[in-house]
Amino acid sequence: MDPVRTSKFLSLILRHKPEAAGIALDAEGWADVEALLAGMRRHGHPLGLEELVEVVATNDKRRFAFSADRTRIRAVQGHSHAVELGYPPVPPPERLFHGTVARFLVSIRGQGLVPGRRQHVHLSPTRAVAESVGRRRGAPVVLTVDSAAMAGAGHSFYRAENGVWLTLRVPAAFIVAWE
Ligand code: HQG
Repeated sequence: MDPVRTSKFLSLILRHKPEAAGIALDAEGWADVEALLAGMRRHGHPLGLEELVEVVATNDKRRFAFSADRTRIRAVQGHSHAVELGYPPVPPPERLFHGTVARFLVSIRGQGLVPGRRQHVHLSPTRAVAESVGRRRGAPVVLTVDSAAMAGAGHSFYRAENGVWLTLRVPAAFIVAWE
């Protein structure tokens, strides 16, 4: 088993396209573990339960989580389909960060940060993490978000189990540094 390939396939199924393994997710994004493993086997990606447990435990960004009884699994964030993750709104830290690249800045200045094909805008707790997110696309640009002011203006924030912060959008007025 190649853990990176497995993580990518799991991300595809659990965030975007469960039909790629011939399964369905429930409204909260959960897949039945046995159905997932059977579906992966049928679609040319055989994986044992122990290997799945290992991928969930060692995944670099802790992208997946089991239910308490280990019968279900889901992605903790990053979905493109509508999903009710059930994270309670929590007060954010004063500042959060968003990693992006220069070619998006004109559009971001106009529209603010929008979720695009995902359900939420993803924000990072530190500048360093935001840099690594931006670097996926080129030379990173880190935007500083005045999350305290956003919360004061009524925007809700959620924190995924892996520390990624989620919000529906970030109006440009709350981006206080562009570097
Ligand atoms: C940009 C990874 C133009 C935004 C990471 C980003 C993260 C705009 C891209 C997670 C825009 C969306 C999410 C606007 C935002 N105009 N571009 N108005 N608003 N953008 O991948 O935040 O490895 O959907 O800056 O670590 O890059 O998948 O979001 O560049 O946590 O687990 O549109 O994905 O985690 O890209 O990354 P994405 P993201 P995983």
